[in-house]
Amino acid sequence: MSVAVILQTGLNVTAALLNFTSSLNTTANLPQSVTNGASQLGTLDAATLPLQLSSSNWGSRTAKNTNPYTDSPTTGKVRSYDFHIARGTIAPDGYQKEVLLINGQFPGPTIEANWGDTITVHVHNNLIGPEEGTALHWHGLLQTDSPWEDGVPAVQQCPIAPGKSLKYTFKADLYGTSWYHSHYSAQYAGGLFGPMIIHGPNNLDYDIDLGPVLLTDYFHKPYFQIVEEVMGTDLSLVAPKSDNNLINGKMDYNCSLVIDGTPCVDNAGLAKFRFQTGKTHRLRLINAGAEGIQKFSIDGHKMTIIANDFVPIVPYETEIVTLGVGQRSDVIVEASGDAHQAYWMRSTISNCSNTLQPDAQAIIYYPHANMNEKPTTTAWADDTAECANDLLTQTTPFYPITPATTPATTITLEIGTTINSTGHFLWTMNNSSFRADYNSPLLLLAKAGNTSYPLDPEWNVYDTGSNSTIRFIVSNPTAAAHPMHLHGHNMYVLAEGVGEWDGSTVVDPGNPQRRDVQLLQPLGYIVVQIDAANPGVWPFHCHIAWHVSGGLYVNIMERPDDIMQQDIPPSWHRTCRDWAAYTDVDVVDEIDSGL
Ligand SMILES: *[C@@H]1O[C@H](CO)[C@@H](O)[C@H](O)[C@H]1NC(C)=O
Ligand SMILES: *[C@@H]1O[C@H](CO)[C@@H](O)[C@H](O)[C@H]1NC(C)=O
Ligand SMILES: *[C@@H]1O[C@H](CO)[C@@H](O)[C@H](O)[C@H]1NC(C)=O
Ligand SMILES: *[C@@H]1O[C@H](CO)[C@@H](O)[C@H](O)[C@H]1NC(C)=O
Ligand SMILES: *[C@@H]1O[C@H](CO)[C@@H](O)[C@H](O)[C@H]1NC(C)=O
Ligand SMILES: *[C@@H]1O[C@H](CO)[C@@H](O)[C@H](O)[C@H]1NC(C)=O
Ligand SMILES: *[C@@H]1O[C@H](CO)[C@@H](O)[C@H](O)[C@H]1NC(C)=O
Ligand SMILES: *[C@@H]1O[C@H](CO)[C@@H](O)[C@H](O)[C@H]1NC(C)=O
Ligand SMILES: *[C@@H]1O[C@H](CO)[C@@H](O)[C@H](O)[C@H]1NC(C)=O
Ligand SMILES: [Cu+2]
Repeated sequence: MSVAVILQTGLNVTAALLNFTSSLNTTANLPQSVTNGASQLGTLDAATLPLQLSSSNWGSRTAKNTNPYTDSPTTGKVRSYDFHIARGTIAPDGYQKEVLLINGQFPGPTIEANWGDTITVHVHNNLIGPEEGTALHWHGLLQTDSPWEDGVPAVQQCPIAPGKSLKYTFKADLYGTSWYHSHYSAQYAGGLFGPMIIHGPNNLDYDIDLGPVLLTDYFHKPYFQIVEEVMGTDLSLVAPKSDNNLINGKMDYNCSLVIDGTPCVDNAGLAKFRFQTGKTHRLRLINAGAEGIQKFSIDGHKMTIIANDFVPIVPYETEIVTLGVGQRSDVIVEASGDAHQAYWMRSTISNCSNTLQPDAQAIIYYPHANMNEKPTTTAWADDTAECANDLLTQTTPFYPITPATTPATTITLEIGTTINSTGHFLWTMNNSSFRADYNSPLLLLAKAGNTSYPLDPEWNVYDTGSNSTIRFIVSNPTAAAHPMHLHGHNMYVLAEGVGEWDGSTVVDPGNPQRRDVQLLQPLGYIVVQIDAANPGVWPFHCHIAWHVSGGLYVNIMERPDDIMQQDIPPSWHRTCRDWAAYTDVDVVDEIDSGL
């Protein structure tokens, strides 16, 4: 089935599904076009990745000799992408549903560049029936000197209006594994995300790059309906359970559980990978889900973690990798198994999260494995903490940096929940639930010299002025874990735990872990710190889609005087004019915080 057909109507997918169900062939899987549209991810046809792309390089820089924050290369090489965002109907796990697709693909296309390249992405918003604005965020990149490119509507840009487009241009300033996603409401939980791979120097050699391995909890209801429920007055609906768990957008589902007649096929088909006996394989694990903490493993194989988020670390071996939403780990796996066997790859949503079906499975085939049989291997026993990342003492950056012992300023924040006067459930930071104004992006106001919003306390802006180092002490008296994400920075993670921080202990003061998302445990705390040398307005929020919708979000206004010296491209102002014209006529149904 062609991409155009999938984009235009779901009818053909329905026909294919019903046809398939009636064929009574219980061993075949659904065609890839029906499960994932135009994406090849998860199939044996998915390309392995090169060590680096041709025609640009990062010179003599290594993971050991180069401070990536001060000495990243600028290659001048431009990697260009065109993204068309539209609705489509597919059945990733056999359950037919409408999703948001990029170029007809679920998951979205893989962005690839070398360290120091320039990436351009021309985003076309073709969302109709109903219309929605959109905006894409490039997770984990620093956007130094280009904060407007960070892609958060109401913060660094106006949303791209339906029928309009916007071309993002930004530098691949860090290297490793990441992803991009819509930051407009919870659109990414409806399908708007994809992998982003930046090739750079290795801290551990390997033979084969198997590419992205996306781990995503999966909800059968449309994202908009879930957000309505999460933001509603019925407290039984504010913590929705995912229906399934996918690896590279694929998994089977037990269709007997479908009671409303939605077309569904049991054996949609699992993601498949190949191992070459004796070789070492790099897997790029990405939790691109909405809520669930993932526990990733491969039966019979240990993994060596070489990077967390965009930060190479001193390699260490593990059986289970824990990833909160937004987090990534690069792992090297030696194919030391039986050349005639297939092995289960698994990702299990932790008991710290909410799901009806926690187990994602994929198959790894050795060269002489029988492709018609499922693996018979057994899972590693899991004794990892349900709600926490690995201990800070285990994760040591490969390029050491010692943060300031006394920060110039400290921001103390407490997470909470509240019921507002109309009975709606909200998340708060220091008693304030964030709510965006899509028509007044904070960065554009700051550029015009306006950094005070007495009438809009819900914008949750913390102006840190010209402070050179900022420490955040975040406490979480709630029963949920929160993967806390800061834009524009890698955070030094000085401490984390349950209870209250003792006010002084820093776990690894000489070279603490750095990353862009850190799990904050239930009834716990995190202490993180940044070097504030990146002028911009940077979101600091929980990455659980339903929590940021509920307002668990603040803005850090970093060096506003320097923002005024920056030149924001005319297309950003045009996007605001287009959005203003659109919202003059159509009322935007902003049912959540907006982000
Ligand atoms: C239904 O199945 C038949 C026989 O396998 C095939 O020829 C036909 O193209 C299928 N129709 C659709 C809509 O997939
Ligand atoms: C069922 O599907 C499998 C896999 O595609 C195929 O090998 C087999 O021939 C099919 N059987 C029938 C009866 O169509
Ligand atoms: C599928 O779900 C039905 C209904 O709950 C249940 O009876 C059946 O055992 C399930 N099948 C499998 C293979 O889990
Ligand atoms: C999670 O909870 C389920 C059900 O209570 C239990 O069977 C399972 O062992 C738990 N998993 C872990 C890792 O504790
Ligand atoms: C948040 O609230 C706490 C407790 O009232 C207070 O100590 C802290 O200063 C507040 N944080 C900010 C950034 O205002
Ligand atoms: C309470 O929150 C909901 C959801 O954000 C919002 O629609 C409603 O306007 C709020 N009520 C008041 C009185 O602000
Ligand atoms: C939030 O408001 C409550 C009630 O006014 C107050 O007791 C509490 O200290 C506030 N919390 C913070 C973190 O400011
Ligand atoms: C700053 O922007 C806000 C929001 O648009 C507006 O209400 C306020 O009047 C502006 N302040 C100044 C001094 O222009
Ligand atoms: C440092 O940040 C604090 C807020 O955390 C702010 O009140 C203060 O003015 C800032 N100092 C400078 C020099 O900008
Ligand atoms: Cu949260």
